[in-house]
Amino acid sequence: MKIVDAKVIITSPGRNFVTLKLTTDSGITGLGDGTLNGRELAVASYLSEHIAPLLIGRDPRRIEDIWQYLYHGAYWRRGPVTMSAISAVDMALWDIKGKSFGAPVHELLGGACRDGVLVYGHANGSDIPDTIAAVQNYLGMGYRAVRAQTGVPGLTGVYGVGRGDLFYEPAAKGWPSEETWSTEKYLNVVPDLFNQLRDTVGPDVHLLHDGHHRMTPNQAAWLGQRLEDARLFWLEDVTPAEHQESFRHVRNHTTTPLAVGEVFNSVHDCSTLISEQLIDYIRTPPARAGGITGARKIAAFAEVYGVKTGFHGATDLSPVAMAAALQVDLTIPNFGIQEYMRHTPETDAVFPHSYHFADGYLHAGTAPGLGVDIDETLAENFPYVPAYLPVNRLEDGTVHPW
Ligand code: EZ4
Ligand code: CO
Repeated sequence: MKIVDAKVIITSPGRNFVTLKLTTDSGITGLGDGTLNGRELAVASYLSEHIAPLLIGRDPRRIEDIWQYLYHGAYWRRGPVTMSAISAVDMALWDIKGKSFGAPVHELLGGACRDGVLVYGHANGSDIPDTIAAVQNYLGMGYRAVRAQTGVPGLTGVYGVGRGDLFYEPAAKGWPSEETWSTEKYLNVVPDLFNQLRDTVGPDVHLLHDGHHRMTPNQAAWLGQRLEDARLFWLEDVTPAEHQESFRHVRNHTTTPLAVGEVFNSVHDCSTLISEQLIDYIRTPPARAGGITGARKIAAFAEVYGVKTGFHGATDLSPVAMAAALQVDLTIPNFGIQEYMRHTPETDAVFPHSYHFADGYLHAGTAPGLGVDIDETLAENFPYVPAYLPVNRLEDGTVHPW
């Protein structure tokens, strides 16, 4: 089998997605997601200018070899643009392999270790009562795990809040907007949110929260302690993710479970976090880690140290990335949870897929390969629209992680 075409499809059915479509001489095609929020065209160009010509004529069955060729062949290692591009190629190759055997990818990865993939949804509200109502709405839909983010008195435009319920999308059209942030004001409200939430929903619901890289290690330790009685499933991204050492301090001061890694793109970004057991969940998904191949390497490393996975699954990852994540989620022993933000109906129409939600779980379905298609004609109706995540400044104007 040979790859005869490599096409990059950019479409924006509500938000931008970069999709790689590989075609083989046998007629089998494969899809991979190369979307990197706010840097979509950089990955598209990396794929079309630097990778596509190298794939033509190559045997798509040699997935590990192609992964190594693209990773080491660039000389420049890692980085989100490179690794998102490699991720797209790797997913498309697994899709082709699955289709060529007439099997869903998880069957080729050793078969399912579980009956369904536990997912969490995103509830948000402008204040605590609104947020509690939003969580209850998710529970009404059958979710067993819900992330809660609330507005902060004195701040407008807080991460995680206020751009729709099921389809929350933080990137906005046009150049980046700016938001004002105060970690002190944020810390005034979050413990109350979770103490009230736990009282309202009872002991059995999994509650999660995302700090989005904004706290110092001391602030994170303080918050983790205040949340212990609410028994969170996890507290995510407490400190800037590039500082692995910060987690030693946080870990030593709280029993609240910790998750990090949606912005990582390699096992080298989390080697200390995992080998010192400083976190409970690693979030780096196939779309960032170099596809199914890369994500499985991180998961296997984490398994050795008792760290579980909790892959990023925001709407800036396309249904192709979600399908790839589910194939891995099903097959690794140390699966923890999968983030699941619902895509818009427009996105679902462009990317018809076999996975589906029921009773708090996602089910991958039995379609061969990844089980996702792209309607290229429909995709053409949604041209690329520049859109960016906001930039944060503290109240005195200092730039701060968003
Ligand atoms: O803000 O994916 O846990 N989920 C998140 C996401 C991120 C977006 C950034 O593009 O933190 O909502
Ligand atoms: Co996050």
